[in-house]
Amino acid sequence: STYSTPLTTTIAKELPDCPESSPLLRGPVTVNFNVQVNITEDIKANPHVTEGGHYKPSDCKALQKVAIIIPFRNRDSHLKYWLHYMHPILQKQQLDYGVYIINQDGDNTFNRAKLMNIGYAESLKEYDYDCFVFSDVDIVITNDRNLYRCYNQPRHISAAMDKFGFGLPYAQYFGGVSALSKEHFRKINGFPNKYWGWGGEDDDIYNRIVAKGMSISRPDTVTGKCQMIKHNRDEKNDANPKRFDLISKTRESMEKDGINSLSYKVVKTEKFPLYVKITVDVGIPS
Ligand code: BGN
Repeated sequence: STYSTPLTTTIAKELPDCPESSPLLRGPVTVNFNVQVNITEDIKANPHVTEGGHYKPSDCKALQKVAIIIPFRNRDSHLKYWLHYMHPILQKQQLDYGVYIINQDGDNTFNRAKLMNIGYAESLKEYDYDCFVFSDVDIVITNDRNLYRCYNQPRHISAAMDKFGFGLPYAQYFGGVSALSKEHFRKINGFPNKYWGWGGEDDDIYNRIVAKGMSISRPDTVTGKCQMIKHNRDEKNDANPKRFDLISKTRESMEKDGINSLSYKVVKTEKFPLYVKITVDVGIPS
């Protein structure tokens, strides 16, 4: 026949890229941990955050896909503040993000860096993230221009914490909140799995970064202001006596201890409106 079926094509409108600098940012954010927050109210206040703590801008294509990874155990009282203050900021930053709470099961010694490795591995099973922000549960930023995204070099986000007089305790400090791209993370073989208890794992990560010829990027000390919730040292997180020895050997140990040697078991995955909670068995100190 001479007739052919007319083609009806639905062209999905491609969103324009989000701007380099979000027009929604305002600068300083007021944070007060003495004012109670309520999770039910926060769920209502963030209607565009979807089940499991995901968000992406609806009017532009986010420049980065960011997994926010929080090592955790028994800190629900801190988590509610983190969610309350951080979700609105992250949306204003126009990020395509998801929030992963990596909960250490049981009550053996805590292993922060291993939990962060697990967060990296588990988040990638869910979505094609290209940037990973690792954050303590008790730290929030107080300037929305301090972006939870990746840069050319590994980023130290918590560059001006209140407890260190809004500066760094020492020039090499890399604790608190940091951001590494997938490429950065792979280059350093992820984080060490062998730091059980408090201290040194962040210094090991710093050593790994430097060993691979990278440097640390930071916001200025005004943009980098953060607040930490005051609390007592957790049980089963005593200072690790092995940390001095471990950080003196990063260059040798990093090739065999990291994402390439990571082993763990997922005990439970729970999706909540503002976050995913993945409970994991990290094993015991070896
Ligand atoms: C350092 C810790 C860090 C910690 C900062 C800030 C060590 C390694 C032996 C020197 N490093 O002293 O892990 O983040 O203090 O509290 O303990």
